[in-house]
Amino acid sequence: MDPNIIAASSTSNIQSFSIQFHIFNLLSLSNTNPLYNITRATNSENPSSIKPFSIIFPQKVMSESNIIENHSYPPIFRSPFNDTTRKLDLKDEQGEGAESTGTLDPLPLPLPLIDFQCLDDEKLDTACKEWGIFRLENHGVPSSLLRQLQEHAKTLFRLPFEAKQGLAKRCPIKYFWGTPALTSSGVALLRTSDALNMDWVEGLNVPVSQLHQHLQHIHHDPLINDFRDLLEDYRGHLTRIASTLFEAMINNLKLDLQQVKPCLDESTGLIRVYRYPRHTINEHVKGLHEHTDSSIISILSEDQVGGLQLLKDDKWLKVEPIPNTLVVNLGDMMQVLSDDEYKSVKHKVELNKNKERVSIGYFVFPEENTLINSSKYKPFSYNQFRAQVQQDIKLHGTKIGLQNFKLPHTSQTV
Ligand SMILES: O=C(O)CCC(=O)C(=O)O
Repeated sequence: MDPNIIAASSTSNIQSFSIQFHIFNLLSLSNTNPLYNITRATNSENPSSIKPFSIIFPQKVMSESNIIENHSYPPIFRSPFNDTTRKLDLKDEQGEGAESTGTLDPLPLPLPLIDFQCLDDEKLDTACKEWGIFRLENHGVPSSLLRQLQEHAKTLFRLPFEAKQGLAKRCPIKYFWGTPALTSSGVALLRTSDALNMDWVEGLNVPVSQLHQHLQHIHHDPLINDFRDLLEDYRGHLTRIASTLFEAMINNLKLDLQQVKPCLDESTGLIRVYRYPRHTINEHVKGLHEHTDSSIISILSEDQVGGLQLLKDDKWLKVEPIPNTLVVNLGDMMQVLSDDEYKSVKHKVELNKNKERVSIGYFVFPEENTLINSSKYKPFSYNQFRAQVQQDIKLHGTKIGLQNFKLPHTSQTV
């Protein structure tokens, strides 16, 4: 048996210790902080009095803080599995050359920088045409709010895995892992159960319209309540930023704002809070695989770890985190609206070997039933597009996206 796998049954030849805690404490989000319960239980002087759950880890790989962190991950992401020894196994399975087949570490890249306070239409237009992504400064979101969101997100993610799964029944903040592809009711469309091919990400999915509706409903966990208040505050800034940028883009594209207004429907807004585990079992494992967003506009805030990469001129480029800036990218719906003048940029997330990473994305879409007209695509509504994406993921394990809607005479993608 691989000694790095959870719940080793023999302790004779490895230094080990037993963590015992009451599973029901872990599952409870109600009056106590489950994080405290784990710490208390692992420090208990008489652990044998606390039953019935017992896990044994090799001591060499698991410090106490690792254990707390470890229990917060979905089982498949946990450290004993996510270990360098596994890398050697993979090398054996795939042959000596396996490690060298990955892409070279790309160079950091200065994204186009857009000053939100003094919006330069021409600069914005060029960034949308040539990049489909840009960095936003002077956006008006207080740095204290960005910091608090990060801190709260980290605390929430450190809750035990089972407690996060339990969130679904209690509030509009829903937990997912292994894929960011969710149905509209928040169910994950996990395209594989193979650890190597899934997305190594956990997330909290927050439809902003529900956040608003549920604001009056007091959740009994202060951690959730505080986080929801912060998200509500952040939502106000995100909708302000998205609508200003959208208007400037529509103006640049010389489209009729009144006509295309339903293409940015605030009530469709989604906030996704992500955590990517540190380390990887090998370089082929991704935080998020290459994809485009289905949105009109996506807005990202992130901690200082980094991992986002984008595809430009067939090269993967690294986006370096810069404090107090936001990263804005265009999604598929904006590409259609612009008749392919603007780009829905391909991007992915690489894992960091030493640090976990937290990022917060905001995605806004067209009103669900509004037809989007373009000279390059068949008219379709966002509802139809989303249904097609979900069907493709179920059937083919991947999003095909805009190709499905392209008119035959314009089959060349941008
Ligand atoms: O976490 C990130 O940096 C990017 C997230 C992302 O690509 C997405 O949600 O589409």
